[in-house]
Amino acid sequence: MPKIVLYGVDPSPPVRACLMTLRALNVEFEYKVLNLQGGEHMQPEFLKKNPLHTVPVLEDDGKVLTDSHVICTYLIQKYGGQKDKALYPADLYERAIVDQKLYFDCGVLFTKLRAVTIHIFNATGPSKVPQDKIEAITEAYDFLEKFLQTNEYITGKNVTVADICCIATVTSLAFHPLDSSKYPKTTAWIKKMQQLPFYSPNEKGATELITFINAHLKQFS
Ligand SMILES: N[C@@H](CCC(=O)N[C@@H](CS)C(=O)NCC(=O)O)C(=O)O
Repeated sequence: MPKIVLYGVDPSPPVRACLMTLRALNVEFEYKVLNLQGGEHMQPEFLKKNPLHTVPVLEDDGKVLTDSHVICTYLIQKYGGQKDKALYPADLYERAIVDQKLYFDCGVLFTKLRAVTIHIFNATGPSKVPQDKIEAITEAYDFLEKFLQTNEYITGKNVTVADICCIATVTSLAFHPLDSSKYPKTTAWIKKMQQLPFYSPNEKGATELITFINAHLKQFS
């Protein structure tokens, strides 16, 4: 079995997506927790692995991969058993729809979260989060509710890696709570995801991040 190493921190949604994928695949790995506040991700040794200085980073037998979406799909293709392969379907069209929602996570959901956290985890110090950046999250919830109108999961009737990546980000937006009467499908999807056997690695980190963001919002209110 090749040696798999994941570099990350629990509060990071993309790291949690990788942790859930590894759990779903039942793959053994070493988890190296970085001290981001101490600048460990800015050290030359880490920058050699990822010049973007972001986590997660995966090493598989010494080969380096960055970006959670790339890491998760790679892991499924390389280590997934027959049943796990459905997480990233082989059919070209089905796969394209999964990719589309992975890009949605990266380009829409995570971008909206980052527009908030940039004011918190800022090298020049924390600052007040503009209210419009928080309100903008509503648009992401609107999109999700539309995706889930006729689908049980983000891309259809089966759970895929798109659900894994999106749930990690969506549960990190809970400082701007969803109104379950306005978003019944999204609320049901979140509950369903939370019951899946591989979900548990998301819990602690999401709670830590939300607690941290809420404390920041209170401090600057
Ligand atoms: N698209 C990337 C985003 C990774 C990312 O931005 N990670 C954040 C933590 S959530 C990070 O490492 N930030 C530290 C930095 O930018 O210096 C992914 O999915 O892996």
